[in-house]
Amino acid sequence: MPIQWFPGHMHSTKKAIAERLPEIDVVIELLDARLPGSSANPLLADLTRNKAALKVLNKQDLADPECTAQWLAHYQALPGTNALALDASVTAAARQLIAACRDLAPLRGGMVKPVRVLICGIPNVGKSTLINTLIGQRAAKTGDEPGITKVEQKILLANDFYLFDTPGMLWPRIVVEQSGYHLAASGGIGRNAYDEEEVALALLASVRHRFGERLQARYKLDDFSGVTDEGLLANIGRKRGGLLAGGNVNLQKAAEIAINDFRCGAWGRITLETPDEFAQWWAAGQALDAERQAKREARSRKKKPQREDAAGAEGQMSEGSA
Ligand SMILES: Nc1nc2c(ncn2[C@@H]2O[C@H](COP(=O)(O)OP(=O)(O)OP(=O)(O)O)[C@@H](O)[C@H]2O)c(=O)[nH]1
Ligand SMILES: [Mg+2]
Repeated sequence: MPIQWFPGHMHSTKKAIAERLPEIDVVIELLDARLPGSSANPLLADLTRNKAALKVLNKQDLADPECTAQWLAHYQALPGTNALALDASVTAAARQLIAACRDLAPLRGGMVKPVRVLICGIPNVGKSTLINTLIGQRAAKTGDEPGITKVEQKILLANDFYLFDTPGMLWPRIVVEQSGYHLAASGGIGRNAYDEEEVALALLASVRHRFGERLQARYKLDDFSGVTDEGLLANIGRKRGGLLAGGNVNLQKAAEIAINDFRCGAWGRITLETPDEFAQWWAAGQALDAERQAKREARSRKKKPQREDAAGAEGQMSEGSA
């Protein structure tokens, strides 16, 4: 079963976004450039379907440039969608966004009809950092863990330009297994909702084929092409995570090191998924989910007649006893 994380405040966020949308001109969805497919929220796509939309691939400084170019081309080919990549802490790049938003809302502008922009995306993707860069001061609280922003915040960028910062939101059911792992590895999922060893193994599986030489260089590993993912994590542990009493590798420690190294860019610029790969995972996840749903419905159809029999028997008894 894929990793799931949809704590209570995300229900409130969903409601707050739905209520705010009628007065919004442009929706900026921040994606994580290291996992653009997995960080795109299908729930937000549903909520914001009729709005002018800008996809921003943030943290591009941590992502593989070639993969980022592929993802940008992928989004730009979608109807009515504009996309750009940036590093939320770089002012010049962030400021391109203001011009892009004004272009998307040509009938707005001026004090009477200010441009109203909503910034949304998964937890920890950099929404508040981007807002702070845009206004040139720390107006929104930021931090390297998911769930920093708790309530919507309205920020005045100029007299005729408002931004709304929103708390990070995932979706109630993550049906693509790889997406759950990628979201957890990148820091978008609360620490208590996943197992670090499991996530590190999935992360190594995603990275080893395209960026294997980076792992080799970082941990001074021998050729590991014939080694399993578990063996690879154990090798990292042997080099870096220390040994437990008795000589066994501390896999928990090794997993934490691997995840932290990925998050801070110690493996270099890495992207975990390409548009083609993600399209395949998405189709497989949807098919599996439809199968599960069909099984659930079949089970409840089987149960239903029994309940009706029981209700009938109860009815007869009460009739008899009356
Ligand atoms: N390397 C890098 N780090 C970034 C970038 N943007 C944001 N960060 C870091 O990512 C972390 C999360 O940033 P926030 O701005 O708090 O993220 P958020 O989307 O507002 O998170 P929530 O409020 O929890 O939903 C912080 O440690 C930021 O410094 C970026 O473009 N590149
Ligand atoms: Mg925030």
